[in-house]
Amino acid sequence: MEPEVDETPVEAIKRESAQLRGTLAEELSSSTANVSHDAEQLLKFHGVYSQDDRDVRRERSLAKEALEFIFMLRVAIPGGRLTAAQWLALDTIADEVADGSIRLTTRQAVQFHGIGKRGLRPLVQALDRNLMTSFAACGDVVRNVVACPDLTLHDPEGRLARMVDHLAVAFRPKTQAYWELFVNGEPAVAAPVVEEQPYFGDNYLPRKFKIAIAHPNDNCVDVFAQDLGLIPAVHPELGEGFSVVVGGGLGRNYANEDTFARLADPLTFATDDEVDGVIAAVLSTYHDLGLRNDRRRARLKYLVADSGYDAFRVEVETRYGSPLRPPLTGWVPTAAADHLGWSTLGDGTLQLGVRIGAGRIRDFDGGPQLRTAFRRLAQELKVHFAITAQQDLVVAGVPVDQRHFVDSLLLELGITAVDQLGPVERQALACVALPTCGQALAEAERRLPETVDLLEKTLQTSGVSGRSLQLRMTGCPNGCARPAVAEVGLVGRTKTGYDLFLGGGPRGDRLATLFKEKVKIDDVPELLQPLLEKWTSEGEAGEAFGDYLHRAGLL
Ligand code: SRM
Ligand code: SF4
Repeated sequence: MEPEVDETPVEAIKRESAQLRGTLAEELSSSTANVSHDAEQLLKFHGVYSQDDRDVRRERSLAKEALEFIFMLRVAIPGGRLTAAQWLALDTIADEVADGSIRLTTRQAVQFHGIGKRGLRPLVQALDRNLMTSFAACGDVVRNVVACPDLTLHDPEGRLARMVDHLAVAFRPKTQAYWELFVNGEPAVAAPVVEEQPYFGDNYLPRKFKIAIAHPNDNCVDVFAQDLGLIPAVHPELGEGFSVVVGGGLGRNYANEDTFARLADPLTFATDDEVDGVIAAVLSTYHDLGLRNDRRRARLKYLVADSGYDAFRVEVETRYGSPLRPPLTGWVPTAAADHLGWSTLGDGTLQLGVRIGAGRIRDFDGGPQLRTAFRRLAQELKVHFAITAQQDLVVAGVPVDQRHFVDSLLLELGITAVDQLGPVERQALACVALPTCGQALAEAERRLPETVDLLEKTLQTSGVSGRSLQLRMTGCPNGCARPAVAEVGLVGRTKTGYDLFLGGGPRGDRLATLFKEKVKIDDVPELLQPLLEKWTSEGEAGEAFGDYLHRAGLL
């Protein structure tokens, strides 16, 4: 089949892949360390990224040696919820086929890094045995469904927890390719055997599509950064349902000035029974009308922005088949909880949110023994877990009489108690960036600790006390740690230069403003100090830094 005029090469690869199979069966079994370019594109749909260790890329190239090929595998974990058995399986995988770490992501998923090609199938099989999957964790499909942990942990069998699990399954592609390629081990057959959803067709979506369910009082999931967000709401006549917002996304690209971060717009109110239909109508609109000739502008937000909100809404309505209700008015997020520390669950047991720096769980040499801690808790207390959208981990179901045991264990294993966390450290996020991310222009995760220290010192010298400051850092403008809605966002631009964004905020309802380009990390204190001093002397009680900067017209 000839590619359509102007479409990107990835479109033809998808369409001709026989439902995401392509040459993967042969390539996964071959003796080479890497896979072909086309296979790389298809692997993403199965949750796998082909990468190389960028720390040794230059020396390998200079020595004319092959790159250090490695793979990253992302496990899609709806709402971030895991049983103790699932956690223990992830812990085993980290040692057996990955680099010894479990990396929690900003979308409540888990990533394994540094996997050899031969490790991929055993890894997926271990996931499958424990009812987990990497399928559709990446690729041009509906990604991991994110949800505020309070919605699911307080009522694990309740309406909202069930909705998270339902959406994760309902909007996953139907192809059996993943099962054949990775789990069953049989060579994949060439012909599609199941009919895909019409909104996936044979070419799937133009790009990724992200769904999150927010708590009505807690925007910890950054619902306005999603392609489609659901906010539980009560309609005056229809009762419980969801406010649906569409068209958010935070990535930008330096090579294309016409790319931008965008917050989602209210679309409609949908009852529980109507949610699937509304999502399907949005997906169908996106599938048919989203750009397929430029992957940098192929996200839903550009379709909404380019066609205009009203025209987009009419299109969705037509596909939905009946009038969409007007969105409910009046919902504004009041805060975003970090879910750290102790609290009591609906069943009387306790939960403890533990801060994980940049989501990296490992036993650090001379530092916190995070993997050991969570392994022991899973083994000894049979707790369950929830990953937060802040890359942290909530240990749930702790019997009340075991609180002291848990506190002592974490202390013994060098894990900082929540009340000892600094005001920047507590909520700072960083993306993975170097050495694995192929798109990174600068460091993020590895420079987070020093950046946090620097900002905490700056808060002190500026006389700010008792207030927190939200820092988010990424190695490039794709924005994986959501710096575009942060109070302080550092976005990698050159090897050591970052664009400094200011003025977002914990509620996630306002985009940050570019304050200065190509700033060195060491220069950030000098830029921030005058603003922080003004904030502490002129800001109102309880006023967040980002809110103050806006009110005072400093951006
Ligand atoms: Fe992301 C691409 C990591 C959340 C926007 N993201 C990548 C890749 C796969 C790099 C690549 O394409 O080669 C990164 C893997 C690096 C590595 O070595 O592990 C990567 N993104 C991450 C994670 C792991 C960041 C983290 O440190 O936690 C997050 C995984 C989420 C998950 O579990 O599914 C992650 N990425 C996000 C978010 C935040 C969110 O969704 O809440 C965003 C901004 C929101 C958005 O989508 O607009 C985000 N990632 C991107 C983009 C820009 C997409 C765009 O169209 O604008 C890319 C680039 C791309 O897709 O080509 C990207
Ligand atoms: Fe990589 Fe850029 Fe995402 Fe960071 S923001 S993980 S550097 S793609």
